[in-house]
Amino acid sequence: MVLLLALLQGGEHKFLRGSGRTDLHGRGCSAAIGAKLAMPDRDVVCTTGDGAFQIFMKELATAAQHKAPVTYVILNNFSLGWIKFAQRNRGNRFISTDYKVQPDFVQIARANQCYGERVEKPQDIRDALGRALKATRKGVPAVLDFIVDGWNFAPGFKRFYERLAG
Ligand SMILES: Cc1ncc(C[n+]2csc(CCOP(=O)(O)OP(=O)(O)O)c2C)c(N)n1
Ligand SMILES: [Mg+2]
Repeated sequence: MVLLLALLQGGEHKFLRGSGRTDLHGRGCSAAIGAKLAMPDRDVVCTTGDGAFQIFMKELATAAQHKAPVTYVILNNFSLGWIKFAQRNRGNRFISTDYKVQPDFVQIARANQCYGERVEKPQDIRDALGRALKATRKGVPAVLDFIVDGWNFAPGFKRFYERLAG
């Protein structure tokens, strides 16, 4: 997630907010509601980890109730990946970093009157994003649960991690 913020760049009609370091995880999910309320005519897409989203997900009702139709893209590796990576570097002792039981985020979305969809294949990403944006343009917040491989790191991740974590 932090790496995504480092790699993506804003364009003329888009902008990206992030601390550039590790942050209070889940914060971006709430901030996205504020961004949408401030700029209702713009599409607001928030990418988040599954751990961060579990802290935040109670605010889906806030987004629905206050007509803040944000799209949430969960990068779901069924773990606290950043912490797990640190544990790997310290002798492969994994403690409390894997979710063997995790809420079904699609059902959580629907239970909060939001659109929800799970995406398991890269070729489905584009259409799923299209359906999510369509829902948000009708005033309905959307949640896309992207299933990702927790050990398939993006290029440059290790360098980035070492710069932040030392
Ligand atoms: C409120 C809070 N608690 C703990 C942390 C420490 N922390 C940094 S990254 C992380 C794991 C994040 O997991 P997830 O959101 O699933 O993202 P992933 O690293 O798996 O991509 C934690 C617990 C934090 N940044 N904020
Ligand atoms: Mg995760």
